[in-house]
Amino acid sequence: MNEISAPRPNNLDAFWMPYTANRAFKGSPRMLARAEGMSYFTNDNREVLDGTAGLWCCNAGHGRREIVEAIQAQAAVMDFAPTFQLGHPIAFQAAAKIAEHTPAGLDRIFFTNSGSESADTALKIALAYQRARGQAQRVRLIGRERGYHGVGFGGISVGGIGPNRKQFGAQLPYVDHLPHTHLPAENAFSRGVPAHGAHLADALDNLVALHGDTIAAVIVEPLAGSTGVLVPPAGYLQRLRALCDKHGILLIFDEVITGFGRLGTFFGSERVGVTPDILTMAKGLTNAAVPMGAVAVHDKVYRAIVDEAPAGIELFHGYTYSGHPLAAAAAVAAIDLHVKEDLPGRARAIEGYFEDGAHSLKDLPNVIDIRNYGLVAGIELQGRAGKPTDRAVRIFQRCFDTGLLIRTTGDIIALSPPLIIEKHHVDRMFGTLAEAIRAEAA
Ligand code: PXG
Repeated sequence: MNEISAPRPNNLDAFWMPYTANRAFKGSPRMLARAEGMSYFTNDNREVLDGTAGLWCCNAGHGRREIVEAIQAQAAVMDFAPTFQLGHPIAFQAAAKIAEHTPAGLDRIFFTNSGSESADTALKIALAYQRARGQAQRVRLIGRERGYHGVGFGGISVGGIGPNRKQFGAQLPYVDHLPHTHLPAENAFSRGVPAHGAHLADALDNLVALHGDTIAAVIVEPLAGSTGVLVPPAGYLQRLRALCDKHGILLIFDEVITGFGRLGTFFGSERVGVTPDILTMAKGLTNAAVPMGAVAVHDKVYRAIVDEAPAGIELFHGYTYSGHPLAAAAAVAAIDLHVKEDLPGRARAIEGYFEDGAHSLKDLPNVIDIRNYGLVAGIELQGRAGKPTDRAVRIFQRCFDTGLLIRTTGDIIALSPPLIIEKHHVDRMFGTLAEAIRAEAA
């Protein structure tokens, strides 16, 4: 047996960790052993309050018995069954349950296994739709600077985060980007939706002037999460919706983060008051207990593709695990929990307290902006001169050592706790974070 596969407990070599500084991590690992409710526990049984719902995904909190039991029961009944030319009940049940909560009209559900696959699926469906309705020249896809749509080739192409693209050379052709909506001079320290920036949507008019009728779809996150929490300016998404309609372009909302109660409504579309044509989801769909993503598609899009197709397969797309029984069982149980416990309502109820907690950090050293919406907060720090990310990375480590999990991206801290959070957790979260920010003041 070679060294790398030897079953010794401290062998960290084989796992090439995603989005991780592998060399630094393996020199000084942070290991989580179990999770319950609002907390993780390390392998030496230290509690770490989960300020990030895992990776924006365990919205109902950890270890929810209803979800665990649903997965166990389904595993015992049927582990796997194909959904290519065959069906099984729980996948149909999960789709119908999702459709009960998607915006009106978006009631056709295509299953994937992740947010990345959802983004690429949504882009492919948009292209197929334009072709089906006789607009085959519409091959162009528009994303937005600072957008994140996962790591597939479609997702990184329409995505707008430089480091996610620069290692990989060629990407999809026929892609362009809207400007991002970060306007710190006008909007710094806004509570909730910032007042300025609706006009940035008008850049779509410029792209149409450049590209004519070759644009198939625009994809944006209603609230940009990964890039460091950019809340949509008042009126911006409405304007984007109107311009898409004017120009015959589909609007895709990537709700991988904003779905499942994060903004205080089942989907973020409801909170922002704008309905897209296609909506992607993942993460909170199963409370992250089993990987699953989905794309909710407007009936008009589904019909154009399906009804217009010759007899046979209508869409040449799908994954072995689309509608996987264990994931579908987890999704049904997770959605039932959202309804039974009104998790979106809970998020909404504590949003004000959470917002006050976030903005209580305003006068701490190096804090240059605080942004929040729903149960999401971004705290932007002045980076250390010549050492970008260093301050945030050290604050992350300090928080972890003192019992709080946060996310950082660049020098921005992002918080997105489980929706079951209570006031005392909020106090603990911002108290621990404040200490860490102070400790890294120099
Ligand atoms: N779209 C959006 C809007 C996302 O936030 C994806 C797609 C991709 O999902 P998958 O399941 O393929 O990872 C995401 C994922 C962070 C962070 O720290 C955010 C994500 C993933 C990991 C870390 O902000 N978002």
